Amino acid sequence: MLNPIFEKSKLDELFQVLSESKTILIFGHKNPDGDSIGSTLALYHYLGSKGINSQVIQPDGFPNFLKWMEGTDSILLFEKQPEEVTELIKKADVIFNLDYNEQSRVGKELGELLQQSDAVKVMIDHHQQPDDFAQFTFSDTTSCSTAQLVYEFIESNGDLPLINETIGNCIYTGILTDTGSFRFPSVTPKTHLIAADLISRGVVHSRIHEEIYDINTPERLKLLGYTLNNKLEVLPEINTAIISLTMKEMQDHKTQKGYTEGFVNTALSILGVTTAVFVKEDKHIVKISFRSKGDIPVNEFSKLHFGGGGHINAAGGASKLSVQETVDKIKKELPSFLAQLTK
Ligand SMILES: [Mn+2]
Repeated sequence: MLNPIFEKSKLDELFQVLSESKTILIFGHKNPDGDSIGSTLALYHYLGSKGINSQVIQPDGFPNFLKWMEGTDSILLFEKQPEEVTELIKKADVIFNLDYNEQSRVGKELGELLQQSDAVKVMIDHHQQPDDFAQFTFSDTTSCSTAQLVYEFIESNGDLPLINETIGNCIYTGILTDTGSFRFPSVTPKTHLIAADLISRGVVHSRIHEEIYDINTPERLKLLGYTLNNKLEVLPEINTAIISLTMKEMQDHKTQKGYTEGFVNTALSILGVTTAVFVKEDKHIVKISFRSKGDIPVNEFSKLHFGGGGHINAAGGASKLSVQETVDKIKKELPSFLAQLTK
């Protein structure tokens, strides 16, 4: 079933514009994740297979576990090559905006450059409340990932036969990482049909899972072990688990960037736990990650007490208190917040 957001007449119009364009840029969002890198590269390879040259630009660097994807070498980073990127934006004919729906999501400075550009803008995205800045807006807020939308873009254009292992790897990676390995409610039968089709076109899913997830170092696992052994508090009366780490504890464990990524999900995986919190000391501030299941709006709790926000089941916040004081504040405020939800 074709996704109705990709109307054939719109696609024909867009490809007419592309055929008359010299400089075509494809942007992803700040702090690029698997969907940002996967969807932009998939589109880049697809356009390339149709004889259309383009350039992928990301605001800043992306995690090492995404570097195996074909085409990552050719990505320009605004933080590393600001002049080159600025020049390209000035002469751009078409700018694709993938996996974000307001231009500020690429960062302040780069966002202003995009705003000033009179290139034809195209948005392909799945986030809520899209801004109205693009001549071509392809937004589906029910979709699990932008990578799935890129597949459907190709499908609607009648080009599925052009999907090879290279394009398939990028799409599969975007879907995999944005769905927590096909587990979030946003996954539909269509998502699995797409995964099946990608595998039939050469994607080796087991290798991608290894590349993305089997990236632990002994040091990271030891830090996780320490955290769970010494810093995990389970509050069964409110189905909540809290973990925390101070700067000193992280230094003692030779913690590197990204080591604590996913720790909060481990806390959420405890049987019976529906809210998980990770409190972590950063340079001048204490950062808090919230995760929840079902309709517990952790973004609202974070907004109320920690000036944060995010999604209903995944939110962030910050605190000027110490780590212990922050944990105490959460333990004090969370019970009444959760209690009023059921009323
Ligand atoms: Mn996404």
